[in-house]
Amino acid sequence: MNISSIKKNDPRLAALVKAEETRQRTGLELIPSENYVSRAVLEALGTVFTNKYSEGYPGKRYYGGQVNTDAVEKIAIGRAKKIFHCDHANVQPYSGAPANLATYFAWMEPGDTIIGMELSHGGHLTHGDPRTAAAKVFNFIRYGIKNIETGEIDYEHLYDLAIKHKPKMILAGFSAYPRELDYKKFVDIAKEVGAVTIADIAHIAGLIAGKALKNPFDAGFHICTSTTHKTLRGPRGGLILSNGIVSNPLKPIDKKIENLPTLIDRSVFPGIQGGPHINVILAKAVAFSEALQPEFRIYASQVVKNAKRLAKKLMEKGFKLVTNGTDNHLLLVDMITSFNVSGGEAEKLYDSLGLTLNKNMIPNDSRKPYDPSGIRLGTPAITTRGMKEKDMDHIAGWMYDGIVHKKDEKYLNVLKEEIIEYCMQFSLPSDNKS
Ligand code: DSN
Repeated sequence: MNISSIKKNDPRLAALVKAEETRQRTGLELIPSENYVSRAVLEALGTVFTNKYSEGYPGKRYYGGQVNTDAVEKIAIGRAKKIFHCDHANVQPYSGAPANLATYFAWMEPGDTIIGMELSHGGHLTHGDPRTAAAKVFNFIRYGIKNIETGEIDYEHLYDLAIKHKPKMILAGFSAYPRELDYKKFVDIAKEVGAVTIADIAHIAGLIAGKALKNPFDAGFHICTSTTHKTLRGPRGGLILSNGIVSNPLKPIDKKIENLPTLIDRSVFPGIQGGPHINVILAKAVAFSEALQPEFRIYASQVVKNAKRLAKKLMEKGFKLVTNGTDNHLLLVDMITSFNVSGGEAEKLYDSLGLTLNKNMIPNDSRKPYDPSGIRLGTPAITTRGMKEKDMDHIAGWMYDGIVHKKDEKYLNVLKEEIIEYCMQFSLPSDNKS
C-alpha cells in the first residue's frame, strides 16, 4: 500500500509499517484468528469516513451530515443479514469483546446467570473469565468437553447445569475448539429452561458464510456474535446478529424476544459504545460483499481441507492433537505430551523460524496460562495466500524439523531461509490492484 505521506512526515513509523509488511510476507501466519484482508478492505479503512461522527443508527442520528454514513451502514447491515440468513444485524461493535458484552447487557440484568464454555476447554475470556467486566456483573457457569479424545461436549452436564441454574442465556462458541458443535442440542436444552441462545461465531464466521460449517440460526439460535476479521476476512471489528423474530421456525419463547433487535441496538449504543467507526463499517460492507461471492465458498472449503491435511500430517509425525483432528480451521496441539516442550517454548521457537502461532491452554491443563502445554494454529491466513494441501505437508515437516533440531542453531537458520523462500512464492491479497 502507498504510505508515502507517512514516510514523508514520520519515517520512523513508516519503517515499522514496512517491517510489518515484510514480516507478514516472509512468514507463515498460522494464528487461527488472523487473516489477510483484500486491498479493497484496506482502502476502505483509510477513507474520509474516519472523519465522521454518527452516534445513533441510520435515520436516527445525534449529529448532522449523515446522508452518506446512513447509506454505508444500511448496506453493511443488509449484506450481513444476507450472509447469515437472519432478521437483524448490528454492525457497530468495535470488536468481539464489546459485541459479547453488549449482548449480555441486552438480555440480562446484573446477577443473572449465563452458561458458557470453560476457557481451558476452548471457550473465550469473554465467556465468563473472572477477570472480565461481564463476570463481575453476571453469574457465569461453565460446561466443558466430556471426551478429550473426540472433543465431544458434555451435553448431559450442560443439561444438568441448565436445570439447576435456570440461566437467562446459554452460550455456544469458542476460540480454541477444533470441532463442530451440535447446535440443536443447545437449542433443545435452552428451550427446556426458557433461555436465549447465543453462538459466538467469531472464529468460524467465514466458514459459516462460505457454507463449510453449519449456521447456528438453522438450528434455531436467537443470537450470533462475531468479529469480522478472522475467517470472515474483513477489518478488525465486531458484529451482532439476531433471529427468531420473523423467520425462526421455533416459536418465540417469550414476548420480549420480539424486541431483541431493539434491545441489542440500545445495548450497543448508548449502552456500551459511543460513535461507530464508519470507516470500519464501510470496510465491513466491502468484506461482506466479498464473502457473498462464489469464490468465498471455495476459500472456506479450502481452509477446512488444509486444516484437516495439516492435522493428519502433524499426527503422522508424532504431534498429539487435542481431539485427534479438526472439523474447522484450527488445531490444538499438546506439545508436552508430543515432545515435552511447553507451549511458550514452542511459540518462541516457531516464531524464530517465521512460523507464527500461539501458545494455548489445553483441556485440564496442569500448566499456567502464560506457559501452557499447548499451541494453537490454523489455516485461514495461509489459505488466503493460496496455499493448498501439498503446502500443508511442507509446514508439518518444518514444524517437526524445528522441534527435533531445536538446539541446532545452524540447522534452524537454514530452515528459516527455506521458509522465507517458500513464502515469497505466495503474494498477499493487498498486492492485487484489480
Ligand atoms: N484473540 C482472539 C483469538 O485469538 O482467538 C479471540 O478474541
